[in-house]
Amino acid sequence: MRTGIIHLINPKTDSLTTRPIYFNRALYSPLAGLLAVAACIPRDQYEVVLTDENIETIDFDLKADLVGISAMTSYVNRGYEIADRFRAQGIPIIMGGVHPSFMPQEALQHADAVVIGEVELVIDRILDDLKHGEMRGTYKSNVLVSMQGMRMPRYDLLKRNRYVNRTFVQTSRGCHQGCTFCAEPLMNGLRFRYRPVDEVVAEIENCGERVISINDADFFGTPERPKEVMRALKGRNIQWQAGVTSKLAQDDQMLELAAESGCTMLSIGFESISRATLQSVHKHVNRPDAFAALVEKVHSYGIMVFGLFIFGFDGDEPTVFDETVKFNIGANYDACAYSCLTPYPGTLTWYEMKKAHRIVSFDWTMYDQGHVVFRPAKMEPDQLRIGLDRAYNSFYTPSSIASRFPFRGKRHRTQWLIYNLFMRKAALTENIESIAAPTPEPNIAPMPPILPTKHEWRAAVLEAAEAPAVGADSA
Ligand code: B12
Repeated sequence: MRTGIIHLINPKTDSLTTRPIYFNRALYSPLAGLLAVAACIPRDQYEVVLTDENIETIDFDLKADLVGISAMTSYVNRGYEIADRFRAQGIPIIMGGVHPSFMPQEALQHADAVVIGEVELVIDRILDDLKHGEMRGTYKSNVLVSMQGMRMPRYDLLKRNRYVNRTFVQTSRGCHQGCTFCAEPLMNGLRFRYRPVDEVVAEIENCGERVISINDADFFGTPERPKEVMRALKGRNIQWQAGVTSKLAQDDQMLELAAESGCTMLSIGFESISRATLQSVHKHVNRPDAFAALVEKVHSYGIMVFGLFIFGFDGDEPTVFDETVKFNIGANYDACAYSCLTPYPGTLTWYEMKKAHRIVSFDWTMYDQGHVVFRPAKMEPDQLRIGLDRAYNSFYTPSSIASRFPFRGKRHRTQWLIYNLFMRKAALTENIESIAAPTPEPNIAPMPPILPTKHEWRAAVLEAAEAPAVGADSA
């Protein structure tokens, strides 16, 4: 018999992908974390209510036994507001997700409890403590969860007709790349953990959709494993897309299997067209001189390439925007997303910039990869902000869209158009006019859930955690 209600909330973030743009639909919503949390809550004990504030309003009158809030950095402030409001009514609050995992002491100023990292191995203790009125402080498992026997995400809670991409299946956690700007290695580690292939297939067969997004940090991370998954997906009449890195996306056998098993699009973090820049941020796997051939090869298998690029690296000069877009149009990328480098708290980029006193704004709402929160090395902050806008607008002009449209070949034309139209309209309606205003720095230092493996980085993290912040209240 059910005894209580747990209200899980994804706070609003006004970003390109989460804003309902066409047909009242958003391109995605980052809900995978909450669907995984919901899956761990015993159905016979609690009813779970899921609210995604990007598409619906929060019912602040709902008298839940627990409110759980998930947050990336850019919407954690909204998460804190929501927490404060429910807490004022005496409802216990728990927070999780990437930002609270890196800054648990900050989140504890608004929540009774915080999960650092994964929820699966601590949920029983949390619910037990909740029952006894003792749920407080941080919950962190000493080991990473094995991905064997994971519960099916609660897709039944999703308002499916409000998203273009609705199903996010994880086949692995972790990543072999130690890119300095990314939180993944410090959240899930530099090794892959894999879900058994039959369990991946079972989830796909039972999720109620034939169009799947594979939510791994790098689905093509190792040579053999993705092939096993793709062989198992063959003949199941599904269409899938995934995030991968560039190296194994050049492997013909990989691409052949991808095409045969229903792959329509690969999202690839190309990040920069400068090899020196890529090396400086430890994205050694990317070779810009091979990017154009890679796009052409992926196309030859009827698969689209969604290129992810970042501007604002230390090697970037004001010419980088036009050069990159010209390259992207010439290489015939199907869609591109351009992000402003963002020193997410606890990443190596954060520690490097912090040490050099280059971070200007600590207003987390600005950490959305659209605002400039730091002093770039070779351009003015305004040039970065304006250049970013220009990159979007020039990649998605009607003439660029027309020239890149896949009239020939087997690429999925409807999906191609949806992505181009969503990204174009999102870029045109993006309302970021200025760079982020300076703010004082927080007096709480981040602490990655998993410490970096490299000795000097590990030392830098620990040193920063001990040092009082500049201008912090020493009381
Ligand atoms: C797939 C992915 C996406 C997908 C999300 C799909 C989806 N439906 O969720 C898409 C493509 C939409 C996406 C978008 C973005 N992403 Co993203 N994404 C990821 C990635 C690779 C995996 C996330 C995921 O699905 N994990 C699987 C779930 C099950 O894990 P999880 O969310 O961590 O949840 C677990 C725990 O955290 C915990 N938990 C989570 N929430 C809660 C809540 C409660 C109450 C509790 C108790 C526990 C709990 O329990 C879960 C199970 O163990 C991560 C890397 C990473 N390690 O997180 C980056 C990552 C989360 N993304 C990131 C970023 C920056 C973005 C974008 C801003 C990029 C952009 N320029 O647009 C946008 C944000 C969109 C927005 N504004 O909301 C950053 C966030 C950094 C930060 N500090 O905020 C990450 C960490 C990658 C990085 N660069 O470092 N992303």
